[in-house]
Amino acid sequence: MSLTRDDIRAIYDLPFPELIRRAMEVHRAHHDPLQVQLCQLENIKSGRCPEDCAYCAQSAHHDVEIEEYGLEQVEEVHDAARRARESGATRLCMGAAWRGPRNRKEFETVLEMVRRVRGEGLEACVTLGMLTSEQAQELAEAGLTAYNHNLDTSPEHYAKIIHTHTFEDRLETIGHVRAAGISLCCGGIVGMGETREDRIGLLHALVSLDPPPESVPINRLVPIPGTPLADAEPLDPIELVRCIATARILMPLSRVRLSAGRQGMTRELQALCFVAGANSIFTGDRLLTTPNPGEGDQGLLASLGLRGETEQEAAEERARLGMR
Ligand code: SAM
Ligand code: DTB
Ligand code: SF4
Repeated sequence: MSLTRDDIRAIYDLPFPELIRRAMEVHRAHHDPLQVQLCQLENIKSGRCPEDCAYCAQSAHHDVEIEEYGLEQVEEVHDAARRARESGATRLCMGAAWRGPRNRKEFETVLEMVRRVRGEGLEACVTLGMLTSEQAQELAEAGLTAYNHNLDTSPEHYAKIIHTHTFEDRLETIGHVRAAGISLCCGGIVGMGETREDRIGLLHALVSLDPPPESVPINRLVPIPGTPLADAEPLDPIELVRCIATARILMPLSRVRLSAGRQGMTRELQALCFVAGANSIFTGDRLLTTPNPGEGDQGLLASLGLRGETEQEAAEERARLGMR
């Protein structure tokens, strides 16, 4: 679909009740509005990343105290997959603090992790930084369901946040992922001091990927002491809801994931996000380096009458979207 920024602004700026009504209609037309995908994150390699993303606890450029470790063992990840499955998740998302896979042996370990996770009946997603077309192909052959590579913010704002790679580099990796037939998980962060126009620019870039990403994580900045964005002005919560609703309207078939930042959100705000079309969350008590609600989510979902996506439903969804 070819949409201009003006088209997107016209949706984003709608009177709030009108925006929500439209998002709800689109959500119902394409999804069961009571069903939420549950994804478990696993930080398979932590810290000392050569990139300088201003929001990130894992960049070697910032002075943040986190647990640092090299690539995990296959068995550790396999155990994490079993636990994730037992807790009701249908997808394991594995993140590595890399600029991209460099070491052949480590890359082969990641391929084996992907095979093990799929072997447990879970969807497998990885985020490893920039890929070559060959690496994307190998990940596809290992059975990878999705690759996460966020555009993070508008093309104009990008260079204010990251200096060690460009927005175009991101698009190049996304092209390799698509060419290998892997489904795409691509979204961004809000609350990094960007303007509303930047948020509209990010949504425009996402919907212009053609086809848009099958999964769209919307992260609210988790401000991390020691990073350049530690003191960023908190985002008006209504802006977050507008982003989610606009993403839902623009990308009807996609999963819109209410991603990082839920720990600091009220139940009411999260409820509004689900009403506005969010239908995926990260479960568990940790994201990569920061806390996540964990057990509390069962109560939240139950109080709203929502339920986790089943394995069977995940398989049907993959078939519907032509995913692995
Ligand atoms: N190194 C890989 C990369 O950047 O593609 C993968 C890991 S990176 C942590 C994945 C995404 O997490 C980032 O693109 C960003 O959207 C999100 N993220 C990282 N730190 C965050 C924070 N403090 N608050 C919100 N989102 C964050
Ligand atoms: C995404 O968009 N959000 C996840 C996942 N993809 C890899 C990461 C969130 C990280 C939040 C900050 C932290 O825990 O370090
Ligand atoms: Fe590295 Fe990814 Fe963090 Fe950027 S967001 S510093 S690439 S781990």
